[in-house]
Amino acid sequence: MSLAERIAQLEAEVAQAQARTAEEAERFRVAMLGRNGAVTELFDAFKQVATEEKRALGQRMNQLKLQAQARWEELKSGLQEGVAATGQSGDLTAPALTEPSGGLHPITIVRQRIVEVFERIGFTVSQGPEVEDDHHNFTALNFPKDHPARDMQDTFFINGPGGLALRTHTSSVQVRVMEGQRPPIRTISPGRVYRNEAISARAHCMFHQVEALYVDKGVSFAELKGTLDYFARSIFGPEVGIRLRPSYFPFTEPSAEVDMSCTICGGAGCNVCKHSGWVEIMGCGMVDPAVLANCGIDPEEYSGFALGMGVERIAQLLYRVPDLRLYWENDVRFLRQFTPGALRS
Ligand code: 2NM
Repeated sequence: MSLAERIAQLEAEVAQAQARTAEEAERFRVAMLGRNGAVTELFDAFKQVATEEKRALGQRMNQLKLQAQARWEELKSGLQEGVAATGQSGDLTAPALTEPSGGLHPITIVRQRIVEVFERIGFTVSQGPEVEDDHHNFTALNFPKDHPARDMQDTFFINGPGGLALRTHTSSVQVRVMEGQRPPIRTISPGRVYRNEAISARAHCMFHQVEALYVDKGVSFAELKGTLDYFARSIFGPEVGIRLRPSYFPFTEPSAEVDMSCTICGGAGCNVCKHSGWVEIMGCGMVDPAVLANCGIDPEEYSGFALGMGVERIAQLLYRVPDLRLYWENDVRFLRQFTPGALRS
C-alpha cells in the first residue's frame, strides 16, 4: 500500500470512528495518535518519501492528524452530552458518576461515640434550649448570687445580667429533666455551650459538652467511679486507667476532676501530659442535695451522680489535635483526615 492509499484509509477510519464509552474514545486516541499509533507511524514513513511528493503528502498528513484530534474531541464531548441528556453513559458497567461526598466533622464523630457509650448502659439523651433563664442555668444549680460565672465577663447575657443568657453548660438540661420526671433518671445532655472567652489555641467562646446524670435510690460514689472507668476505656481503649482529684463545683458535693493515664506516652511522661503521666478529661461529683431539692427531688430518699466533659477536649486527646481553632477553620486538609475517602474530588 502506498502512503497516499494508507492516508485515504485512515481518513475513512477517522471519519467513521465511534465511541460509546470513555475507554473506547481513549482506545481511538491511542490507535491513531499514540506513540505507536497509525498516524504517528505515517510520519515515520514520511521520511522515506521522495522530495517532490513531500509537499502534497505532508499537507494531507497534517490534515489527517488534525482530523483525528478533532474526532477524538468530538467522541469525548459526545459522551458527555449523552450523559447529561440521559443521565446514563452507554457503558452500564462503568462506575457511577458521583459528587464528591462530605464527611462528619470530628466533633460530630466524637459526640456520637460518647452518646453510644452511655446509651449502652441505659442512659437516654435529653436536650434543652441554648438560650436559658437564670433559674435553670444558675440558681437551681446552687450558684450563689455573686458567683463569678454569672459575671458579664463569663456569660453572654441577652439583656444584661440576671436575665436570659446563652447557657454556660448543659447542666441546665439536667435541671429541666429532674423538674419534669421522677427518678430513676439516667440521662445525658450533649450540646453547645457558650462562655465569654477570648478565642485561643485552648479556648473558644462556644464548645460542646456532654453531661451525664444518674439519680435513684442509693446511687453511690462507687457507681460514679465504675461509670467513669467504663467510659474512659470504651473511648480510649482497655489499657487506660483513671484517677480522681478533689475539686469544687457549686452543684456537686463531693466534686472531683477526672484524669486519665496519658494515651500518648502510656504514663511515662510527655509534652501532652506535661510529664505527669495523666491528662484531665472531665469533672464530676455527687449531685448536691440542695440541687435535688431545688428540682423537687427529696434528697433524703434519692442520691445521684453527675459528670461533664468537653467534646473538643476528648476529640483533641483521641486525634491529637494541637490547636482547638482547627475545629472551626473548615480547612479540608484538616477535616478530610477524619473520614478516609471523603472530600477527595
Ligand atoms: C460537670 C461536673 C460536675 C453536673 C451536675 C449536674 C446537675 F444538674 F445534676 F447538677 N449536671 N452536670 C456536673 C457535675 C457537670 O461538668 C464539668
